[in-house]
Amino acid sequence: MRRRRLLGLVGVFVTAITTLTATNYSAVAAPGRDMVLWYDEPAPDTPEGWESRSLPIGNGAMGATVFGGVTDEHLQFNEKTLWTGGPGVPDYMFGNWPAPRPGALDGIRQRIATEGQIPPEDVLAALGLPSDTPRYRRFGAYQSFGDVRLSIPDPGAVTDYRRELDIAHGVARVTYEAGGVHYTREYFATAPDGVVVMRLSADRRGRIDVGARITVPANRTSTATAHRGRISVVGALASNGLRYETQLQVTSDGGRRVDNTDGTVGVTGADSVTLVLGAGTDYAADYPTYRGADPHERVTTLVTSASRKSFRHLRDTHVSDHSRLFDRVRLDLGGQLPDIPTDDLLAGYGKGSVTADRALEELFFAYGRYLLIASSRPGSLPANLQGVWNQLEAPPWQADYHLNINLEMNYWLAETTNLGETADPFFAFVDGLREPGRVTAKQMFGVQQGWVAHHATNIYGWTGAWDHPAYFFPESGAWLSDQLYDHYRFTLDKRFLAQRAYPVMKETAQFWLEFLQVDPRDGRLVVTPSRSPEIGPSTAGASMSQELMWALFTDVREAAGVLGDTAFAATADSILARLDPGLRVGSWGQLQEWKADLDSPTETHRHVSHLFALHPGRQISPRTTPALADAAKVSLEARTDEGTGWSKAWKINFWARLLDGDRALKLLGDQLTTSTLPNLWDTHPPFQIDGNFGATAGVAEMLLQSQLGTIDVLPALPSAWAAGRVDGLRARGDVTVGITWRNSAPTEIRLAAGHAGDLTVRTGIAGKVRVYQHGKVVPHKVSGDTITFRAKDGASYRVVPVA
Ligand code: FUC
Repeated sequence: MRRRRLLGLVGVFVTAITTLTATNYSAVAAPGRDMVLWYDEPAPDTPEGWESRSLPIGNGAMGATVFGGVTDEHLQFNEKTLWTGGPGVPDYMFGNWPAPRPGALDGIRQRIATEGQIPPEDVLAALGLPSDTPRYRRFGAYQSFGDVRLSIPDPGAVTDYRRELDIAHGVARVTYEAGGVHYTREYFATAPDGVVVMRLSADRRGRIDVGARITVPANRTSTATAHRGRISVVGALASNGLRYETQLQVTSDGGRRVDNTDGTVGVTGADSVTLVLGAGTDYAADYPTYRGADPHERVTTLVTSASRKSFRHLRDTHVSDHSRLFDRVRLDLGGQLPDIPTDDLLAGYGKGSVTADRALEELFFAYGRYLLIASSRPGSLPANLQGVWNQLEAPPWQADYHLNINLEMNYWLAETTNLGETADPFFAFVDGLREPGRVTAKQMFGVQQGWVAHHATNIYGWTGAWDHPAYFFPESGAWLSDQLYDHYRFTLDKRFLAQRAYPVMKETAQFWLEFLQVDPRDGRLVVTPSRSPEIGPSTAGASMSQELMWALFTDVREAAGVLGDTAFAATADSILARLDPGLRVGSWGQLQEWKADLDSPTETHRHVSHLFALHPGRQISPRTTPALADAAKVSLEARTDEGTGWSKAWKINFWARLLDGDRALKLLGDQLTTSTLPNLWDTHPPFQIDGNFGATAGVAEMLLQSQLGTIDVLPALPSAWAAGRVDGLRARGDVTVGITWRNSAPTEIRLAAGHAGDLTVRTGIAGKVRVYQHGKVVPHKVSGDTITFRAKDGASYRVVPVA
């Protein structure tokens, strides 16, 4: 391993010299090219090694991380539903109060009306729920399911060790040579078969010896057994009695397999060994019990049926399922991956090799998509703060669902990077918050119709607010609803709108119909109490609250129009006419964060929530509201380019929406150099996956925007990305977009229309263009810097400059 590492470093040096002079560039993308993270050593088997160096695989419901030790292989694994807290904890109340608090909300509102602003602590003292002792006893936390440990006899001196994650195929591998034998291990988590699969093999017969066991954390009962190569560990969490089961089937090709009484299985002298891992609990996403069938039958069926299939069959099915999603988008910025480990590639970013930098940017963009495919598939829960991965009993922020940026950010890339179906668990989860959220809306606010959730939630319908000042965020439902509606805007799927999105949106709007108050200062409708997430005082009409209301009622008005709910469209209209839209330019030229001009030019807080209107909102744009866009820029400059991982990722999106590609790329570079771990996981710190997802979304925003209804091509192209090609991005209006560009301008725009209708495109092409369908010219109209033409359902078009 040492030898390889030294060679790797020499490699960096040589590549740096050669690439400095390599200015030639070919914009033709090779499929799946260079989509591999690799390392020349195992991840240290420590919590720090897990976080920064283990390699993640996942099938949405299950996740695992590969350490790759030669004699001690370790797969830490998870299944999304294994959570402490919730029903089963005797005094669990979904975050609601144990007893009514008459007048609590009115008292707070009156104080805000007379004092203008009050400490957020006072709001939460009146409306929040006292914290648990021990912490999060009732709320609970996402749990590590356990660890698969493989003991392998020491093969002697090892050379050519390589541990890799092939993100194009969704397969991790460990390979090495020892004693003249070449060893290969492969690992993947397959969605079609619902299990994690591992195989150990060698290029000589009879060389695989392995002892397999599963260990689980101490916060649960557990019984481990081994029978006919099947290890089972069964028990229940001490916290809430949630039943869990995991099974590992060990199958050997040749050799001898032994079941041990301590619940382990040993194999000696095999040609290869395949291990199939399944896991589940008796959780069900059903309020109020959140319990379903015992997991035994389901886990047994999954592991048994997968074990009956050949390894090759399992792998081929998985690879085609994974590639079907992954291959939809390709980005080529002219990167060339030097033959160095990914940790060295990351460490060398920005230090000389332009083509290596471009290759890392391409890889990091694709990695966000890989992580979403691995951590969010239909039929399970949405990606949490760590996706589907977690090694601890007490993970950071419970590895929960934070609703004041983090869960939303997890899904920003889903539509734009053509992974719409991965958002299905997110939509189902939001839908599932309505039932508990109705109870909370009544109790806390006396609202009779509608639902509410606050700043964080768990998998057990927690919709109340803790008594911590950050936790009052009843606007979360409006933000979540906006993303449901955006799925409709991208797909034009009316069934989805009618059945999934609109019921959530409408019920959210109903809550706000009752909650909004007339501001005595100017007679406009405002949210009160209202706070900019995690910063400043509690007031009436903080900018983000109002922007979210504008988004909600604008979305509802549009959706009601599409679905023919004319009465509610009129209601939304009348609210919008009276609503304070939350957009003001303050004394130092900034976009105000509050209705009163309270902003400090030296405030550098990581949340920049008042810019919601710019991104992901559509209320501010340099194209439509240049003065407000300038003010947003002033605010953003004041906040600086610093921040946690997700904060930098959001700033990539902001600068992209401000049409400043160079600044967006600068932020992406900052994120890579200061907020990215060697395994390319985003770090807050600690590891938090939103930054990965947000950065990928940001790159998509740099290349294509459509929030204003126009397909805006290369709106924020950095000068360093002067030539390139992207395929498969999605624009609102059910359009799939490909772009080839050179000298910072498109040479071809490819548009595949899913629906018939007019397409308006800001091509970014100077001079005249021609639109073709199958080689035939399609007429178009020019208006300023956009063109419009009529697209047919299912037809593909090319827009090119007229030579
Ligand atoms: C929000 C953020 C923190 C962190 C946490 C999980 O509260 O302010 O930075 O991301 O969520």
